[in-house]
Amino acid sequence: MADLMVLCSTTPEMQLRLSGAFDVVYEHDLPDVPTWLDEHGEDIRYILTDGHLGLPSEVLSRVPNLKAVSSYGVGYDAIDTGKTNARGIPVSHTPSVLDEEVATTALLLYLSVMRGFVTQANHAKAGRWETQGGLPLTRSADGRKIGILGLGRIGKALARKLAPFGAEISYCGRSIQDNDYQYFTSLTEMARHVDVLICIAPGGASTHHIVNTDVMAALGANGVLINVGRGSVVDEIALASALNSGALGGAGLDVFENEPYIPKTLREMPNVVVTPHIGSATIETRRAMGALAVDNIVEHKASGKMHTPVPECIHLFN
Ligand code: A2R
Repeated sequence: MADLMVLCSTTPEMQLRLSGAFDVVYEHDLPDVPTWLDEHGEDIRYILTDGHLGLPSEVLSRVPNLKAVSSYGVGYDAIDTGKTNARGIPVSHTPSVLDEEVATTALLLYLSVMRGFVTQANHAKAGRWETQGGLPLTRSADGRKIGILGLGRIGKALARKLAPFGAEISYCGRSIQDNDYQYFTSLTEMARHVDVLICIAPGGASTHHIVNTDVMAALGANGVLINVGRGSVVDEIALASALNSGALGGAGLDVFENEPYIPKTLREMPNVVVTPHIGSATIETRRAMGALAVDNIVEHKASGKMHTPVPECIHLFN
């Protein structure tokens, strides 16, 4: 009788630990999950998923005795915590252990876009330097005004990594913080003030398309947009249009509205660098995330507690 259903991909290390604590059923071994759950859903006590797959309603509605959900990743906008809270089911995620990695991804995108690094590298690798000469000059990544949308755990790690580049940091969020960075309540005002806007905010209704045409126009023709948070934060159609018209100077994107789909226009523009949602994708960091995701459900089974519950469900432990 399986008591844990795993929806996401897992490493052999995770599988070994899971099989020591649970009777595990993996979604990829089932021909049809809803049909299987109609027969066995009452036995499932735990679900392991990730930030992309979330908790589909056709799963949640078929597991009446679910006790807890562990999500692999920091973003959990694909999980309806209103619904899980209503049933008293806590949800955990894997914050903190990926801060440095995602911040490094943001830094790489920033440097790549400013210095045209991918275009330059492709030019050299294709042998075009020899036949066509060099490409036009790029713009310096040093001493820039950089605005961070979402100065949270990852945003702060990024601000620290940008310090050696002489960046003047400002930030926008719902609340002012106790630090020396300049705070903006208005995202458009911050975009007007900075050279580069870097987004590391969560997805969900409150951030949906907050980076819109007005924000891009405020960044301006030399402005650069970087997004490593959630694709839904940026209006992708408005972004393609702003880049096409020259209203925005360039973009570096690791996240997209309908992953793994990336609009063709964004893939083909020379002033846009795209990566396939690799923010935390290193062996070391994914290992740490996997360990924490497993720790959370193992701990819940042992003690009823979780190491890193999402903020919305903390009251369930009081
Ligand atoms: O709004 P504040 O002051 O609570 O700042 C948070 C900000 N944030 C928002 N900013 C503007 N409008 C909103 N509706 C809004 N909601 C949240 O995003 C905070 O500074 C930041 C999130 O920081 P943390 O909760 O520490 O998240 P972490 O670990 O940095 O990850 C950020 C996101 C994840 O949610 C994934 O979507 C992605 O990066 O990997």
